[in-house]
Amino acid sequence: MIMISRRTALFSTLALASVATTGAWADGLPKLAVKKTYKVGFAQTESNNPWRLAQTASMKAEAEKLGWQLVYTDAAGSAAKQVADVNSMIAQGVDAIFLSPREEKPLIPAVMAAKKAGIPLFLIDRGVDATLAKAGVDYVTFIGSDFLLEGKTTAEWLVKATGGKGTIIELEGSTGSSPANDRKKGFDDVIAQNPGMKIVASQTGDFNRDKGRQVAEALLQAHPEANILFAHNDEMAIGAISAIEAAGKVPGKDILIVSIDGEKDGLQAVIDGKMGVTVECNPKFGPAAYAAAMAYAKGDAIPAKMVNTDRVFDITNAAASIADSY
Ligand code: GYE
Repeated sequence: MIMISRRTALFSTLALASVATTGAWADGLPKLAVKKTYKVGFAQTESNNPWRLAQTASMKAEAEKLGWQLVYTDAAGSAAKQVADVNSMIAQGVDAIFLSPREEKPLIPAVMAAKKAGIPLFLIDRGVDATLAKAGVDYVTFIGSDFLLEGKTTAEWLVKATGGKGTIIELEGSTGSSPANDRKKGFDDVIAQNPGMKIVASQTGDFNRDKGRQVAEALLQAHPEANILFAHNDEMAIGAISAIEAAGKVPGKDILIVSIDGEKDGLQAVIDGKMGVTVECNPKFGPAAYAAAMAYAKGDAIPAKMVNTDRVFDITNAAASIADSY
């Protein structure tokens, strides 16, 4: 009884994006036995920012709460190491694998290796190339944010704030990752519909604060006319704020900054007037990920995508939200 009501509560925080696809019984997806406790793997992509640390903490805390054994790996930013990490989990005989794939294509072999080994795999946070691996067929499901929507929401906030005018520098996330691909598309599509707005440069800062600072410095020099900067995550936005200040300009005044994640430093930058908006991307996957595995073990139909509902943080609500941030 307790377990059922708990699961219902967890799932109520997720908007189910599509109709149920396949269950444990169909299409050759490996099954998961109903057990009191599991040994599961979580393959993290890197640990270089507060978002990643919050995600890892959530996966570890929830495993501990459930009394599950967690095999944790950190690929340190290398897709090749992450494939090796998943192979090592397979060799250790985990019951299920939770993978945050660094990039869309290079992690396909890891997804297929788990399937071949008969171990159900759940993608959390980032996706893989949908033409090469399918939810409900090759892996169980994707749990995470709608990155297209995050990019679109950021651009729409910007259009409203500027009246559809501005010259934009874009700092992209890690090349080949699903959040970088989809945030760019969601954002750029809206900007393309506004003739008064132009993206003059778009370059990767690898979701990293210091790389974001360095790339912003170079792009600001090359495009002194830019008055808007869109960063695919808060870490790069914070790096860009340093670059803007070092160039003798005032963030939030000379250059309007918009971003995604909603980490503590991002919310503080909004409160300080240095950043206009940060669209939330929730990193706390533990409860939803393990609840999905338990539901799958029971034979419940699992949707192909389980999409987190994200909020928008600007000056109207940042101060009220910072205490819960990471
Ligand atoms: O925005 C970023 C992190 O994959 C959604 O990766 C995630 C992104 C997040 O490193 O800060």
